[in-house]
Amino acid sequence: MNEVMTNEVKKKIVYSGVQPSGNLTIGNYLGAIKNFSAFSEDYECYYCVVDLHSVTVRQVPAELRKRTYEGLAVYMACGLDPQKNTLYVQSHVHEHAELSWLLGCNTMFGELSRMTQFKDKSRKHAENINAGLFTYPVLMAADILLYQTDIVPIGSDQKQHLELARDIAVRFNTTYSETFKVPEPYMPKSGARIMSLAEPTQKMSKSDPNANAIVYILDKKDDIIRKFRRAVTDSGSEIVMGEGKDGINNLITIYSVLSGKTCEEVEREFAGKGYGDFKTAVGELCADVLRPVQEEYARLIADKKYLEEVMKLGAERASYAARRTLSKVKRKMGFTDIPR
Ligand code: ATP
Ligand code: LTN
Repeated sequence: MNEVMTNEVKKKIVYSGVQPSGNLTIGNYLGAIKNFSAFSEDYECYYCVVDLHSVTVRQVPAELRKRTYEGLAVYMACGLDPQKNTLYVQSHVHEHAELSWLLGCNTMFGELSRMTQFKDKSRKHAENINAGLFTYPVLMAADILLYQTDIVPIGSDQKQHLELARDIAVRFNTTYSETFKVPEPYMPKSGARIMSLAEPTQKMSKSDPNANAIVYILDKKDDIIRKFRRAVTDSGSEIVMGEGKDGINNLITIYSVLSGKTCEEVEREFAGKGYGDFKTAVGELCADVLRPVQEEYARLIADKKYLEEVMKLGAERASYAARRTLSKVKRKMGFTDIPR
């Protein structure tokens, strides 16, 4: 039956993922998770806790297990309804790993060698430059392509990986005939790259060992304010954006995204005020915005049974969609079915 006959218009697909590699930061929140719920009504959304990705860096098993539950609870606390969105854990859907192998055989060594995240992480984890760290973007492409995704909301650090996923899709479609939808990135106009509070030329990253560089979504109000008050800024005093003023640019951006005001409006609001007042104001606003998320999180994380129901439902829904694409891919590549 075609779409007109069933009177059912197929919704476009949105897909994204966050690693349970540490406590989630306001970078993860403002750059990615906060934007996820806006798609829930009009799109079919899949949001994944990408645990397979996180083991590219050594994890403590008990912590990984705990953070996987926490990741799911944070998704819901940020407004994602598990009935309207498919919320699931990557390792529960084995098709991700299987498609990743198949796509890896259609991805070039040279392409992976150019990935800046691989270069950065190899520098940071020089003692553990494993093969998974190198092929990480292939698994990410598998995540996205399995669901015939149209749109991928991400922070700007993931743009290069998304471009590679598109290249892999196009190459596969050209070699084996039309199989995958070619996805588009969605990056917020503001907040796509929140910087470290200690080193504002660097991205705020949840695996940064310096806790003062990072504001966590679940940080207490006092800690949030203290971290913003200690944020590194230049020697100037005016609250205006400008070249070389990475610290103040970052704070203005954060205030702007949290308040929904433009950066110019923020500059006007704080005209005549100093850095100290502004830092306190950013901290207070951030704590206020995060309070309802934290309250909802506390309720959810105490209910393990409910989180497990969500995990189960999500895995079932995701597996159903993933199975369809994987069997199509295997057929096209020439794999045989088990004879019946
Ligand atoms: P890690 O430090 O373990 O590499 P991460 O903090 O970079 O982790 P991911 O789980 O890899 O976080 O990213 C989840 C999502 O959050 C991605 O879409 C990513 O682009 C986005 N994101 C991460 N950090 C920032 C940031 N500082 N600013 C904006 N978006 C971000
Ligand atoms: N690589 C991403 C996390 C990620 C992802 C995805 C994001 C894994 N699979 C699929 C979007 C779509 C990161 O943020 N480091």
